Order: sequence, then structure tokens, then C-alpha cells
Amino acid sequence: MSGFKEGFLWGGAVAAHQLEGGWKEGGKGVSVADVMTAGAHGVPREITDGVLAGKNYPNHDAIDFYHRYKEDIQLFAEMGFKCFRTSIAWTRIFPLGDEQEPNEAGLQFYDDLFDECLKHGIEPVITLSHFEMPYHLVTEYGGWRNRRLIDFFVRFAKVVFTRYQHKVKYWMTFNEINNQANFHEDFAPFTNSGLKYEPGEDREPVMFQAAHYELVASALAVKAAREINPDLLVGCMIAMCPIYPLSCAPRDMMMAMNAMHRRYWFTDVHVRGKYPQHLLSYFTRRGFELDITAEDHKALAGGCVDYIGFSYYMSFATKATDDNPQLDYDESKSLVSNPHVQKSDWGWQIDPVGLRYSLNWFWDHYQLPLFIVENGFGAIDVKQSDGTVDDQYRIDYMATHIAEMKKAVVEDGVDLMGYTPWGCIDLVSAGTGEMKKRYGFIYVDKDNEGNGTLNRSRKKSFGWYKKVIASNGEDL
Ligand code: BGP
Repeated sequence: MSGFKEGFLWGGAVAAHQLEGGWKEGGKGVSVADVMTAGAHGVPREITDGVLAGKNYPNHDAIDFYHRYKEDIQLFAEMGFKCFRTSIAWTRIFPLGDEQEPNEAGLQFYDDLFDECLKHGIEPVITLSHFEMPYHLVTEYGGWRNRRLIDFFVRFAKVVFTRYQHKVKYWMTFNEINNQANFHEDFAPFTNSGLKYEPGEDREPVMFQAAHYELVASALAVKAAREINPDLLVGCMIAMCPIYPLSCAPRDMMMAMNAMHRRYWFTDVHVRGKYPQHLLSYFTRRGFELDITAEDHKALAGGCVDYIGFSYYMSFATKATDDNPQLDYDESKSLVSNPHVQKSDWGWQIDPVGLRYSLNWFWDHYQLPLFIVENGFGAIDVKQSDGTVDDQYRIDYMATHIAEMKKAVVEDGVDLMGYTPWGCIDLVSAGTGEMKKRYGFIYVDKDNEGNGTLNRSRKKSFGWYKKVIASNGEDL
């Protein structure tokens, strides 16, 4: 093959809660994203108990895509997007999460949005759950620590598969499901599973239990999609940060392998429909008694995904230490800085070769089509008086990543479906809640405090990406 295949899905990616706003419009309920305050550089977001007066919740209004989506899709079309990845806010369809009947106004919003995309020849690529589950499911049920969530999620999935089956072909179940492997931080497990840990609670088995219920729900959703319409393709979505050994010392190599096991076992379950033995052995060694039934095993085996969607921003590195004789990976303690790569302002290690490595790693392990559904460079952009932004650093980041992606396809033979850079229009950062950590080709006039006209303008990268798409990745 000389380049990317015909029909390669060039586009951009966002998530409902990070751009829609309209948090109370059209009957929408409160999601977990609506109870997270804005953070700042080095200051984590706070997860509050409900929505409290006087706090700044940036997702409530975000960039007002809810009202401005036609203008934004017009700009995506101008860049030549073939697809647009977004999520359906669960709380627009089931405001509380546990109702029997969906909210028609919410369903209508996504009908209109998808129609608008299709009008421009842009194919919607949809994530079912992207850090925005109904908050009511947290307060009433304890989030995904409760088995009952499986039914609520599958009901939601069936409703939207049925409704949009002729408008949306590509789906993903849970965004970056493996982030919650970092159970020592509050943010990742809360956004993924709605888990609020009790003080002193042994967090690790709680995380594994919640992840198990999510994986069963995902598998049942995949099965339901096939029954509703066999043309639908449902993938998983994994946050990929390949973990390198800091040195070639054998114990560092082993540590890195264990780390990959512990961060990426989720993919095994999604793709192969069963748990890897190393994890079952770990459960036994640690004495974890999880609620995993024979029915669950059957469900997992019956709902293997059609493709692997993944995000790629950076690589990690790890090393063995004397105080860790079993070489167990703990994401809050086991990572070290890689001296061979640069870092972004937020400390994210910039490693284009790691993308080629990741594509090969997934392909070797699973032989399923791959889809890069997030990649990009979060930076502080400076808007010039004419509204433009000279974001050459973003172009450099993406050009080097696309060049490595091309090597994986052309030289290594990886089957890649498409590429949707993250935050194709500036939006609220998930990790920090800031507006000033920007990823877009399109600048949105809004600051961290919520001030600004919300006007959209084209950055330098806008014209660059348009050229990349027009040349099918040849002109970088
Ligand atoms: C991924 C999430 C996105 C997005 C992106 C960038 O983890 O799927 O929702 O936000 O990372 O992260 P951040 O916004 O923290 O810079």
C-alpha cells in the first residue's frame, strides 16, 4: 500500500459534556461532568456533592455547541472532515439514568445534529459514555459499583442504536475505559464509573468490580447492536500510553510488561471476550472476591467488539524498584520521566514514534481494525488581533504523529480505519476543566473564568489540516 486507503476516516473528535453546554436544556439531567469544578494549572478539579452555588462549573455552558452546532459543522465541512466523533450525553436521553422511557427532546437534538453532519457528507462516530453518566446513578446506586447499572446502560444503548441505526454506523461503548486503572486518583474512576471511594476503602477491588460491570454492559450492548442492525460496527475505546522500560535491565523489562498487562487488560476482555490469565492469577494472589458470574462470562464471550478505537497523546516509562519485589504496577507510583522525549506544558511526554509502536502493539495482539479516535496537542494559544492563532507547535505535533501513523500503515501493514484529532474545536479540558488548554483547529473566544464572545475563528492549523485531508495524508 502506498498511503492511506480510500475512504480513510479523517475527521475530529469531541465529547458532549466538553462542548455542548445547555446543561439544563431540552430536559437534560445532571451528569457527573456537571458536578466538577474548573481546576487550574496544577490544581485538580473538585468533585462536589451536587451543584453548589458560587462554584465555577465549566461544563454547564462549555462552548455552547448545543445552539451553535450548525456553524461548527459548517467549519468542519470546510476542512473536509469525512467523519465527526462526538458522544451522546446519556443525561439528554435518560436524565436520571433509571427511567423506563427516554426523553424525546434529547433524542430529537441528536437527530438534528446527525442530520446536519450527514448533510455535509460527514459521518457521525459516536461514543455512548464519555465521562458523563447521570449523577443520579452515583447518588442513588453508587455508580458502577452496582450491578443494576448494566440494565440501565443497555437500555440506553438499545434506544439510541434503534433510533439512529440509519444515521450512525460507527459506535464505541466506554471512552478510555482503562483510565480507571489509576484508582488512587479521584478523577479517573469518578468520570469513568461514578465511583466515590469511602475513606479508607480498599479501592482496587472496587475498581475491578466496577470495570467488570462496565465490560459486561459493553458486551451486551455490542450484542444488542448486532441484533438491531448487523450493519452497525461497535468498538471499544482505550487510552493508549505505551509503557517503556527505563532501561534494558531484565527486571525493568518485566516491570514494563506487567505495567502493560495492568493498564491494557481491558482490551483483552473487549476483544477476546474473556479475562487474561495474568489478571485472574492476580485476583487470586490478592484475595479479591469479585462478583463475576457464569452468565457474565457468557455475556463477555458473546459481545466482542468489531474494532479498537484508541486515544494516543503520550508514552510512559517505568522501572523496577527494590521495594516492589512482585513488580506490581501502580499507576500513581510506578511511572518515571523518560529522558529521551520532550514534554508539553502539562508534562505530557511528546513521542510520535510511540504512536507507531502503539499501532503495531494493538495490531500484533488483536488483528482487529484500529481507529485513532483522539490525538492532539493541548497548548496555550495566543490569539492575534485579526482572530488568527499561529499554532505551528500544534502542526508540528500532528505532522510528526501522522508521519509515524503512515509508517505503521504503509511499512508495517497495520489496518487503520481513520484518524480523528482531539478537540478539533477548542473546548473544556476534561482533566483540568480549563479553557486555556486548547487543542482546536478552531479558536473559541472564551477564557477560564467563562468570559468571551464565544466567536469562532480559524487557527493556522485549520488550513494545514484541510490540506492534509485533501491530499489523503500525503501533504504534511
Ligand atoms: C482524553 C479524553 C478527552 C480529552 C483528552 C485531553 O483523556 O478522552 O475527553 O479531554 O483526553 O485531555 P485534557 O482535556 O485533560 O487535556
